Amino acid sequence: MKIAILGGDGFVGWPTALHLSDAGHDIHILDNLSRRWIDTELGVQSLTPMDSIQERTRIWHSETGRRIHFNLIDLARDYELLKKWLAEHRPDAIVHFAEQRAAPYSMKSDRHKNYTVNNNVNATHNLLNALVELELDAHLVHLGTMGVYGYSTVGAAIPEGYLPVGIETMGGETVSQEILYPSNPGSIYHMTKCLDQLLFQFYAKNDGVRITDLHQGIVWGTHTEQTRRHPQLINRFDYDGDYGTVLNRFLIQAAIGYPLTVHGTGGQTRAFIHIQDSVRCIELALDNPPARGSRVEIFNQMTETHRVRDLAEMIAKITGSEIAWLPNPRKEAAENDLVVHNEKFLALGLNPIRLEDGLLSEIVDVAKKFAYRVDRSRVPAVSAWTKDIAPLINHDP
Ligand code: USQ
Repeated sequence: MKIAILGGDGFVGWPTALHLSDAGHDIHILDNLSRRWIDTELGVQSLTPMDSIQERTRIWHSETGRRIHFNLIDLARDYELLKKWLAEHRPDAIVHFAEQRAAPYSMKSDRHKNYTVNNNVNATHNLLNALVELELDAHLVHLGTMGVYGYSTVGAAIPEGYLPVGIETMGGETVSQEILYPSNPGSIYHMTKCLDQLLFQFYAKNDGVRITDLHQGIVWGTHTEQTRRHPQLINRFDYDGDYGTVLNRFLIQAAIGYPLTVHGTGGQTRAFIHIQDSVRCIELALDNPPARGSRVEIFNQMTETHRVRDLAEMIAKITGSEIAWLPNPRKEAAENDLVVHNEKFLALGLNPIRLEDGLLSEIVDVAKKFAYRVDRSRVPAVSAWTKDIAPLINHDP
């Protein structure tokens, strides 16, 4: 297939581009390199040294003989350029990662809220709009989030996108219907993914756009089979308080002797997936497109659930790290349970990588190798969800 990967320079986008190129697809990355600009804004860098996208694709070509094409396009702002590219190239499928993906970054200030909403919602809408205008029947695979559901499950498992409900008719009969699971976002970033869901519902219904929305959990790990092939193909690995995600942060903190930064009691239960499984799921989704005219296909892209304090305790045990119990900068339930259905990917052949000591230690080793690149002052999470939480945040455990 000819596949456009929007946001193909990012943490999941880059390994996905390599994985799909390796599988024989013709890969075209469209990216505005905003993630690199945000690193500059925040004064941080990936733990792993990353080359430019042009250099990465050059190395991939010299290693494999396969080309990955790069196009500098801002989806949210350059609608005409996006439309022109799509009209010229008419890809068979599009993988859409091109959104600002960090919840803490989205909550930093009013400017960051505006940026996240404008960027994410416009990017998604521009893309859908162009597909319809060009009568381009490409399968759109979007990287969504488990965070659209919220986490209070009152003991019931979260279904894959749609919730069966019984509705009482005027005649007193109960009829059943499936509705989109009610959105309950916990940050401005997560809210934009909820808005994306509505855009998808509309365009699938009105124009028959074929859409798969992947509700992904928190990704952990850094290497995939392809990023291991050459030091310059290495993936980015974020540790800072805005972009580092919880398990990867704990592993890097363990490597540099920094106390593990648990928010509150660490009672938050979240869904997780290893980066290798993440790219595999995207491939499975591409191989199984919905029929034209059918409803949006939704998968829960996660393999395990874990409570934050259990992860911290597990890593402390393996590495001897201390745990710092910090005031929570976020407005979120102190404790929650989470049960999630994920049978659809398992039925398509996903064989999940489980969180176990060996893999965790391997990541700590990667982190130790690059520990000299860490700026410890960038480790604390200082983005507060509300103005009254801000003064409570402990900046340095
Ligand atoms: N947490 C800590 N200590 C830390 C960092 C986080 O206790 O040092 C806690 C947070 O308070 C939160 C949980 O860990 O309860 C998860 O935080 P996170 O930063 O790992 O994940 P989140 O903000 O939810 O966002 C990440 C990705 C996002 C993706 C989402 C999937 O950045 O792109 O959509 O995971 S999910 O969480 O399932 O919605």
